[in-house]
Amino acid sequence: MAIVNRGFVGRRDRQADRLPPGQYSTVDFPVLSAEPTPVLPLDKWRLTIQSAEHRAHSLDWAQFSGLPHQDITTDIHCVTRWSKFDTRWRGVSFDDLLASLPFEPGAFVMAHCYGGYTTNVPLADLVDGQGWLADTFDGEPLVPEHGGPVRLLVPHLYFWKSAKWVRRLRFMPADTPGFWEERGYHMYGDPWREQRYS
Ligand SMILES: Nc1nc2c(c(=O)[nH]1)N[C@H]1C(S)=C(S)[C@@H](COP(=O)(O)O)O[C@H]1N2
Ligand SMILES: [Mo]
Repeated sequence: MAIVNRGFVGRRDRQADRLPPGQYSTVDFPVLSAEPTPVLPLDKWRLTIQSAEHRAHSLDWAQFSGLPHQDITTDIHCVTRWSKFDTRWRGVSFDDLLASLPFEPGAFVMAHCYGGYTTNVPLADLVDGQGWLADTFDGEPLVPEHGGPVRLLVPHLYFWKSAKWVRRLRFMPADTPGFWEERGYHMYGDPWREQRYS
């Protein structure tokens, strides 16, 4: 894994600006999973997007790979207090994903994962270049431990919102708690406001 040399002069100040309250910066990439890592062969992989009216739109791997992809460099922040600066991803933005949909999205999204994990995110936090479905990390296909083949990437919220092994995105008219949110994590999870637990 490449480590970006940020230079020494001014490094501490820049990092302090970028570190949300109560976080420390790390260079390694911890793995945090509530469930065993699923085995997902690409020829079996599907992503289904489900409207609030229960219409469904499914993509196989070739269709997903055919959507426009963007490079993203971003800081990520886990509620267990590690932050990692300048992580490099590639993936499909929600803006491009929504443009390909045959129905209107709903106001909230529940991400459902292979393995059963779920997490809720407002649609407003996924559009306008704020959310992606990432399939590449550091120039390599996203490894299973970190959510490959495809995970959610919503870097401005605590990283539990960035669901690994995404299988289904379900639009909902109202905000509904996911796996950790039902267990006391904050419904929204803004690291800058330290919205860890509710
Ligand atoms: N499917 C699934 N996605 C998940 C999790 C999980 O347990 N299962 N954990 C979340 C949490 S709490 C964090 S901090 C990040 C960890 O991602 P990483 O293992 O790639 O560091 O994934 C999030 N996405
Ligand atoms: Mo986390």
